[in-house]
Amino acid sequence: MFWQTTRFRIDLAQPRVMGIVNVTPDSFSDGGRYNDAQAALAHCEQLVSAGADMLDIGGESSRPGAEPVGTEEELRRVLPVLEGALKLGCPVSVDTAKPDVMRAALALGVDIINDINALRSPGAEELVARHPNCGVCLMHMQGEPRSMQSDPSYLDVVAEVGRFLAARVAALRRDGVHAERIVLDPGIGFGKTASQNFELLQRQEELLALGHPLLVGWSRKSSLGTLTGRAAGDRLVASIAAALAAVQRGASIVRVHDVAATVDALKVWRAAGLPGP
Ligand code: HH2
Repeated sequence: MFWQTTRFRIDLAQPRVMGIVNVTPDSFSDGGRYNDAQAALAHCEQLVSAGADMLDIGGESSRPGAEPVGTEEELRRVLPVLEGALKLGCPVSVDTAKPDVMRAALALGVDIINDINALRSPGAEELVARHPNCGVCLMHMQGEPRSMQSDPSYLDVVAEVGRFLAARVAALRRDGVHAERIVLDPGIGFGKTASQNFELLQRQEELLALGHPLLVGWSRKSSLGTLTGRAAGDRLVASIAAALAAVQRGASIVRVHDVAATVDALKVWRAAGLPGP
């Protein structure tokens, strides 16, 4: 399978690593570390040299309870970083739910729109559909970041996530978006308990049946803390294990903070000849 993006048609025959760059003061595990453009860009360069296949740059934390950021402020945070990252020779994704930020990022030439809101904000879907070939990641979320963890509830989490993603794909396809541009994400930690997140991992093949590559973001997430009793800064081993388990169950792209360690782990996984995406 391939992921068609603005400048690159990404071959997903082997699992790919998406490096996270949070240009925020308040992200749950690295808030404030790459908060100015220079530090964020240096981090981009470091992730690429560590083996990241693509970069995901975001200017608004979506951690549970996070306060929304205004459009102007989000643009101020991400645009200079996107501009620099676009010169690094790898696909660049913008992590945003705001159509105005998407529009500005696409005007710069960004490759992928990664939207935790699955292009449901007014105007977002049309904007992406009008673009000839940017890639898009559609993620499932129940509720909104401010309140999503207060009482997540499902009859069958995997079936409901699958139905939601299928409906979002159908809407984009009706708008004329080519299937190869669309990647899906179950949205680990977005309105889900730890056991619901692990059920999504156990039954990941049901989401693969939707016929699109899967991107998953387990890196440092609180479900790993629930399982291991470890704080966000101490979840590297658990994050690697989750990434490998997700790849083993067919995920094509893992969204991670710790690129070098994940790349090493995937090298071993590949050398073992295990089946993947
Ligand atoms: N998780 C986060 C943010 N964006 N996008 C996708 N597609 N999938 C995810 O699982 C996902 C995402 C949250 O992680 P992080 O960016 O590290 O934290 P914060 O939102 O606090 O900046």
